[in-house]
Amino acid sequence: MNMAVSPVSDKADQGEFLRDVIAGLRQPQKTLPCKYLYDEAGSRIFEKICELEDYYLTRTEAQIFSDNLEEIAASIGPGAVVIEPGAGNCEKVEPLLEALERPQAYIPIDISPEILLAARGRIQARLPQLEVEAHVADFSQPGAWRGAGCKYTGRRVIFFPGSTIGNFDPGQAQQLLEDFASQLGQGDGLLIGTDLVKDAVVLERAYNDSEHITAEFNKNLLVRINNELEGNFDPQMFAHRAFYHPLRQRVEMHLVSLKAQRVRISGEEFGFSEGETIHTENSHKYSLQGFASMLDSAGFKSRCNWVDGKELYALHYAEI
Ligand code: AVJ
Repeated sequence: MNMAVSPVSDKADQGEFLRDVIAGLRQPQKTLPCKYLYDEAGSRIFEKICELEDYYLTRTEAQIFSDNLEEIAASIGPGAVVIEPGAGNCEKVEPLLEALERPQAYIPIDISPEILLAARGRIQARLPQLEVEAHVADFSQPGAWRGAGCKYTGRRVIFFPGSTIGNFDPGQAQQLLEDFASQLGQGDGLLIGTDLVKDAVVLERAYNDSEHITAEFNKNLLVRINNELEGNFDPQMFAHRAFYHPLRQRVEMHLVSLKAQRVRISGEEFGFSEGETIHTENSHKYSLQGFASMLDSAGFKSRCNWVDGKELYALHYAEI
């Protein structure tokens, strides 16, 4: 097996983090980019969320996969080159790679080289025939992984599970799909998971879990700012709030200031009134039709979709 990790420096990242935090907190509706929720601690807390009874997304997607694995593999066909932007620990792809007929290569892309390297041993042990070419890159930057896996000849299939697309605003999501399309050729595919629009009660329970793990996940962003950007947030003085916004078809996650307070970050001071919020994440929900039309505008042809029995979650396969 061959594995090329093209390292990128993360020295510049600290500067970018500070700039994004300052710019976000200067806005009338204070906002922090959700990508900063996923540092090492945040990713660990997110893994705990995925195991919660209330958080149905991960479990349901895995169920849809195991219930339809043969059909999914048949739709993709033999000799595929599977590309996974934001692969993380590369665990979701394993059943797919095992079910596919003679997959040619697996190309995980992630910002964390440590996570990619850790995943290598596991995939190597399970699928010794498969070529693995890992890339360290931020997939949300257009063209960041252009040319990845270009030496392989098989049908390229971008694998984008987990409702990650839901983190992007519809305009950005559309752009991301267009960016995916631009890196594919005739007959190549996209296998993507989206959370379905549904009853607000079910959605709000998933993002306000009874064990308060989502609250910990949200507040970890303040802890991270304290640690990395010389901040002095008191995380106890902020409350986690998540609610479904039916018109925008998204769950919004906020941190609510529990009192009037001032916070310093790397020397700059920010004032919060009581009840003022920092908007930390959006999780967009799609109807089957809504997402199909988005795929369509990005230049994809919808081929198949699979939904669980409770119609909570959908997996789409589309081709160029
Ligand atoms: C990783 C974006 C799919 O939106 O459901 C879970 C993130 N935030 N609980 C989601 C998340 C709070 C999750 N995604």
